[in-house]
Amino acid sequence: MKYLVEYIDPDLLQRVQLERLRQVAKRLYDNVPYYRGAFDGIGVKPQDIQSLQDMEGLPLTDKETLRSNYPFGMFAVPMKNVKEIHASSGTTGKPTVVAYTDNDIKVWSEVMARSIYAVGGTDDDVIQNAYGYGLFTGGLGVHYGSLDLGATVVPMSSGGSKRQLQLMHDFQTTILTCTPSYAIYLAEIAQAEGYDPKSSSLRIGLHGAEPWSDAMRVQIEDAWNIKAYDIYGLSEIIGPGVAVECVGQDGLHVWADHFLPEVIDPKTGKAVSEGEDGMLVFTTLTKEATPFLRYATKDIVSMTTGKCPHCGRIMPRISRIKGRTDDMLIIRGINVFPSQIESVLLKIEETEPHYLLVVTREGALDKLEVQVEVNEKFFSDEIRQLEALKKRIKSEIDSVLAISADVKLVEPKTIARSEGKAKRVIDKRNI
Ligand code: DLL
Repeated sequence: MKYLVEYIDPDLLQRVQLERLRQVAKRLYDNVPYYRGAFDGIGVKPQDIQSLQDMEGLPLTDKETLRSNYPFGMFAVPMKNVKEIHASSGTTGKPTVVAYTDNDIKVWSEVMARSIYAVGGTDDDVIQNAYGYGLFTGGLGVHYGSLDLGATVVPMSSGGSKRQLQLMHDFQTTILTCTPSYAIYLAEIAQAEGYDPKSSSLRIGLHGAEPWSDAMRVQIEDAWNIKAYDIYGLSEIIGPGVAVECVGQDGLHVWADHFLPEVIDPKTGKAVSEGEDGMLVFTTLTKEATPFLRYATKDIVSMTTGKCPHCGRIMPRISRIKGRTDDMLIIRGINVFPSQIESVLLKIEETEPHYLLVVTREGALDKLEVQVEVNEKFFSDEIRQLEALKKRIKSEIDSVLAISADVKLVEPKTIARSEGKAKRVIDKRNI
């Protein structure tokens, strides 16, 4: 029990949350014109917040709020106190900018250290950090947490796969931190180089930053002979280290003494009941440089409270991210999450977990093409067998999602690999 706060009486946690909420609301009212306007607009003052439920009346903040206050309009402290800035790549508009004070970096280091510890990491571990270093929060967040835990960190950043494997071997790495798709890709490269990933020194993988599934977990765990855990976070809230699985691999614990979670119906804005799917919303309780009230993540999860039967922590658990309210594809009126198609593909033995969904529109009709790699062994088979496989995938997708897709089997290793977040969807429709 290294981090005692994770095991305290839930009533005490709520008292801490309320106290912190009132403080952050006041700081925002006093220092960020956007929030002062938002409070005044609904005739509420921060001191009117008397319970955690009172939050529900406050408006949501989202990426658009950050973009329209670009670059520093959401900062709640003078620039002199800002020690680090991160930003999104800005491929879909102006980048979103987030900032950290000294204390924010301390909190980030601690929640990341807690995350690594929760999956079994200790100060004896050698952590090979293959999340990208730079404006992306993955690299530095994991780095700070590794230092705080007292582990040894190897700051590889993403890419350079052969070098990753060489140093993993030479340095006897025990924990690999990278996106789940990169963990699979690295295992593939290892095999191609004649090196059996099962015989590596790795014991734990800590994967996140993009959606993945339990089926992908099995693939990673089998390929490397390790335990693979899900870690969640987003730059706007702090970066990686907002939530993480414990050894039970049964939901991700949210570090709710720093990040207050809500799950709401994205249409009505009302809280959904425990265990029901909805949009995850966070309020940062301790962030100083860029605190946010009710930040709409667009990530869809369900949440459970109560003591964890696996590890005894009282921190609420969210499910794996089931999709996003905004990457949901609507194809001929049917809601499709890429992760659902992924689950179908992963159950088909003859294919590899590399796929691309291409959506087009012909006349008024949406078309979905699923490109998927066939594994080496099967690809050399007769055309007849490949045709049968195509049909089987098509009918599986149809039976699970009630959607008719064109399936295109492609040669092994032809779908572009990514060293960071994998790109799984190309939507060519202009809607
Ligand atoms: O991806 C932070 C991070 C780095 C998390 C390393 C975990 C590990 P952003 O670039 O701001 O931050 O992207 C945040 O990525 O809203 C989710 O949609 C998605 N995401 C992050 N973690 C997971 C996960 C980092 N474990 C956005 N499963 C979030 C599914 C995830 N999606």
